[in-house]
Amino acid sequence: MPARFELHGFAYSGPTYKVALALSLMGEPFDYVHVNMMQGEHKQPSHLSRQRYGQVPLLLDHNNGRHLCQSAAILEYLADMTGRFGGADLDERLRVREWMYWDFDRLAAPLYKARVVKAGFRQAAPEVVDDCIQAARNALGVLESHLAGRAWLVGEGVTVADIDIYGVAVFAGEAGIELADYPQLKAWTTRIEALPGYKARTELLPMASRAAA
Ligand SMILES: N[C@@H](CCC(=O)N[C@@H](CS)C(=O)NCC(=O)O)C(=O)O
Repeated sequence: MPARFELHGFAYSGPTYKVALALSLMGEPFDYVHVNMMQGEHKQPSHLSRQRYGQVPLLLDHNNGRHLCQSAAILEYLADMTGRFGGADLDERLRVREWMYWDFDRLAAPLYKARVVKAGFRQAAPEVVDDCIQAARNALGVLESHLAGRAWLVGEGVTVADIDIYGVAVFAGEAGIELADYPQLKAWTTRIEALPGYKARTELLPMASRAAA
């Protein structure tokens, strides 16, 4: 029997990992569909009919036929559906949302770009990569200050803001940034990695489709 959730993604994709990690931490099994981005499957009509941006991830909820795009929006949806990691009250939910908007503006865009160039998936002039690394460092500095004296980004418990931003910060090394330079941030990643259901990207995202266990 198919799982409730079906995640379409690409093994190397940070945004796909955010969603897979959220599902895993929420204890929600999911069927995984490998989208072969090397062959342009994300631009084919069958994908575009459910993912208007021509990107991964795409999440299907078979309980109600919804298909969802944009990892941050998907995380909020999953928090609503499972009642987990959404924040304790409206004020926390608002803070969670702020962090996730900030993430894609200030952290994810430059850090992911430096990472894909260093991995050889894309090309960019060295000065462009340097600019990305500097912008990502600035954003990591914001997180480092915020995490001083607190365990989680919002409130007293883990939220989808932590999951969202972990799904970027964990790739700092691949972008050429040493996370050990940010001790508060490093300690926070260790806390996330100790949560029940935590799994690394390589465990959650194979290079082939996989049914839920
Ligand atoms: N803001 C989007 C970004 C998704 C994204 O950039 N996905 C990449 C793979 S990691 C992609 O599909 N790139 C192909 C493209 O944009 O054409 C999210 O968080 O879901």
